[in-house]
Amino acid sequence: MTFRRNLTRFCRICLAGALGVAAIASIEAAPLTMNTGGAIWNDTEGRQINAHGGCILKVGKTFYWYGENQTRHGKSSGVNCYVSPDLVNWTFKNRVISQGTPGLSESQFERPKILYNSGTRKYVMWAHRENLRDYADAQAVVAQCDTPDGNYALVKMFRPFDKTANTVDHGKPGFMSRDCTLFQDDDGTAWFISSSNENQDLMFYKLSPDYLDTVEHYKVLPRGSREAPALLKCDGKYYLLTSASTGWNANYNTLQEAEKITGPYGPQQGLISRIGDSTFNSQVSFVLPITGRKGTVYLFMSDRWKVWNLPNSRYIWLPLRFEKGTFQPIVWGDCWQLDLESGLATFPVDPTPSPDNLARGRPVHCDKNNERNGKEPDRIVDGDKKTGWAADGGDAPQWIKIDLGQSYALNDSKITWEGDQRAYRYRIDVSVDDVHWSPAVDRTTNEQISETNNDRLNCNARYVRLTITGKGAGMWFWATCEEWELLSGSTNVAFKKSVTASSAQWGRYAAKITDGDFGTYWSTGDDKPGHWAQIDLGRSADLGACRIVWQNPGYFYQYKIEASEDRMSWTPVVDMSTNTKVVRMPVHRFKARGRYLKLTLTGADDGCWPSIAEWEVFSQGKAPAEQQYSGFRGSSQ
Ligand SMILES: [Ca+2]
Ligand SMILES: [Ca+2]
Repeated sequence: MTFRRNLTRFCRICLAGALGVAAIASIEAAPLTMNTGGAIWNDTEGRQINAHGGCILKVGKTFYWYGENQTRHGKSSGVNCYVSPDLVNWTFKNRVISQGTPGLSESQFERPKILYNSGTRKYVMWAHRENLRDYADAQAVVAQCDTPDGNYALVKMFRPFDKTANTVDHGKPGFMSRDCTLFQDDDGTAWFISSSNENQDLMFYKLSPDYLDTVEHYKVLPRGSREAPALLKCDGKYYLLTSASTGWNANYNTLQEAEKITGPYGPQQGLISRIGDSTFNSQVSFVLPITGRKGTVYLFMSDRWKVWNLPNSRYIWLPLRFEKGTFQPIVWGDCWQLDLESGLATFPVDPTPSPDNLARGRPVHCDKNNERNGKEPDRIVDGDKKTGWAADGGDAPQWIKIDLGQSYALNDSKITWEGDQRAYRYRIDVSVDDVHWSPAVDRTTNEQISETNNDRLNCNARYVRLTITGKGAGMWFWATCEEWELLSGSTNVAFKKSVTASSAQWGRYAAKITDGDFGTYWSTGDDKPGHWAQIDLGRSADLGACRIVWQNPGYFYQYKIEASEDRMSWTPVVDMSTNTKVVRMPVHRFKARGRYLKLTLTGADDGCWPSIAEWEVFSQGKAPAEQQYSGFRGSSQ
């Protein structure tokens, strides 16, 4: 029940942040909030969902989630099945295979995958099976059932091609078969994919028409040392997702593309943009395509293993975007919105610190090739009010647009025109995708003479377009705009201010939390409570808010913040010492006066060493929006 309450709160927070965005894309149905960022996830009975390394199968309008029933000692005792109408609320149905299944008493099960065979009308499961003593069987287990959530009956457990002469892998007949997945192609042909040769070679097996046996084998990634395979097809191409082979520890998962299912697969591309990162500390398990009326969202499902308490392992579910013929790097969001009916999703965008003028130095485009000498379009964002862009020839309408590189919460537009004796008529439109535009400002009947026009934007957008629509009073010549500023309204007063801390890992010093770079961080170096960091703002100020950017997304953190004028007496301003909510960039609003702010860590999520990428401090009324990184767009095949 706790989860449902939390979920409702998440919905409110996320939807409030996305309201302006939703209007842009004209969504008919309210999107669901996918709260899948590493938080503890309970089923509808209030029990933590135990379905790891799994997959989702859609039957009719119902989603079936199958996954390992993990135990504390790391030997999965069966496969649990949960059902959901919406991918958010899950009800436990059955342990569909277990040590109680006839023939499987001495078994542990990993990475179960299920397909429906329309020829035999059976649901067929393939999984990795090991005995309970060691990890040396390296077998596939095959089972089937008449219903998706019934008790599956054992068909066989074996190493593929164990009956074929001269097929020996590490001393036993057949190919070793560990991390695995199933894939069903458009023509109904099914494939079993698994790691063989002590995880060195990734094998693809074509299955018999009843999906119960392997009939062909292909060594697709020889000596690749890849695990956790997931395969999907998009625009006629095959995309193979895998992890490296590092046990329970997370690594940099990759995606490879091929024209044919058996390859050759192209070079490994990172699934997330930052090389060296560990896929948000998780390992890929499955990708579920969700096709609606307007597009397809690819649900990336990944496991964050908690090695000392495997049932407490978490699920990282994020939208994977297919765009311009390729999959884009996955970007973190604590939660995001999915509209099952349309097949559209919000895609988080990489957060960056918010400077005052977001437009400064950004790429600019305009509709006419009017590169007049000294009046080029980029003069509108060069930070110099003596240079400007001229709308050529005086024809109206004419537009110029700025690409901010990602969506931001925009507070204000500030336009500085050439000359102070004219009234300019214009409108401003905003977009998150450069396709769908929403009106933000309408001054198409403006008669007010002014050198500057300040307009309230109050929206989330990546693209902002200024259209000059006509001449107002005193406007006898074509419009020249000297500077166009787009303001987020947030100034971080802690930027580059000095920091002291209780401790630091080598190279991850306290000063990294005020350097304005989300890619650098201060690390406490262990998971013990009591670490602190203290910012000296240089002078006393009225403080209204702060934002913490945690380096590791998808964990909860517990801490307290205090303010002081003199570092002698401290006033508590934030108490998160009992927090269990996962928020990567929490914004705390408070009223305090002080020169020093101190953050003391009191606890953290299971298995997490707290590290802070950035700690921003704002004057009263100047804090950024909490959800700065949501942009709405759909992907289509
Ligand atoms: Ca300028
Ligand atoms: Ca930093």
